[in-house]
Amino acid sequence: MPDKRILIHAAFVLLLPLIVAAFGLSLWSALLLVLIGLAWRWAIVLLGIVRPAPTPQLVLETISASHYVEKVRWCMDRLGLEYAERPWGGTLGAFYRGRTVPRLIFRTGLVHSQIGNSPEILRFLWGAYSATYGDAANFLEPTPERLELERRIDRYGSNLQVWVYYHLLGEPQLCKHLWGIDDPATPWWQRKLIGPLFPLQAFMISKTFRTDEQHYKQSCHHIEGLLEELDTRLADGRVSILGGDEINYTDLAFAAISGLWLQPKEYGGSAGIRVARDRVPQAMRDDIERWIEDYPSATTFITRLYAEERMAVSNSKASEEE
Ligand SMILES: N[C@@H](CCC(=O)N[C@@H](CS)C(=O)NCC(=O)O)C(=O)O
Repeated sequence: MPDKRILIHAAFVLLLPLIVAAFGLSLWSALLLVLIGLAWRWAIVLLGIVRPAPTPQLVLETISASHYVEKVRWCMDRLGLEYAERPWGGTLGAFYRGRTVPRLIFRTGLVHSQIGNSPEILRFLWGAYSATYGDAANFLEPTPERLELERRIDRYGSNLQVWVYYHLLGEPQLCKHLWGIDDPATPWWQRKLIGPLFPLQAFMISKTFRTDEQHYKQSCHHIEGLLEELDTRLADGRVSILGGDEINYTDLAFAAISGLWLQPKEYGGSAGIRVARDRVPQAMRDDIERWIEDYPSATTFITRLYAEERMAVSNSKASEEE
């Protein structure tokens, strides 16, 4: 939960013009209210120093079904980090707060810092934990080859966003389910908003991702290009896409991002939302089944990584205090 003291203060600031208008206050009274608002905000800052809110050290802001979230969540679980997950209703953060998920919030003493964008979060984890976690953090080491592959996997992730919304915007129930309307972990007031806001959100999504036939076909072309290439590489049964005996974060990223369409039963670890294949529209199922058939080595790799790795890794989430 974002700091309640700041939220209440922000509500007061927003209500100020209404208070002034409703009570017909003079200029001096309005000025006094402004000074009260400033003093109140200062008191919140001082209180934060004297008695900081008891927040967890690491918080991962998420939307439950997101494949980019799953990429980071899996790496954090594999590293064995204790963190709290803060799920938001899908699309609300993007269109009303101007931020994407995953977003990592971490506390160092009194300072709270935030990082968005999955690649930057993984670079932070490497920087923060490689020295102390030793070999356990090796899978996060960024090399030029891994960075390049990650960039391409992330682009495949955004092609998949076009694909998913092309198929699902016409399925409001399923879309709202994926945005967390039925998930008790999503804050109650956001679950109440998801339904009424759906038409507006769907409109903004369709414009943002250009979910028309042409862009869908173009996105499928890019998706299939990457699947084809990685399927060829993985056909020799290798452990890691880039070769070698150990998996690294690019393998997890490929599996996590692909988890959006393949939906292995371990998707999300012990968090997140999955949708069974028989619940999705026929045209979407046709794409999924075609990809499974055309890219068997990639499919086996993703399924095996999920089965062998995803639930085995420590998953120690702290509960977030109010
Ligand atoms: N490049 C970003 C992409 C993140 C992204 O597109 N996240 C989506 C979820 S998959 C999002 O934030 N959607 C907005 C929302 O649901 O609030 C990353 O790697 O983290």
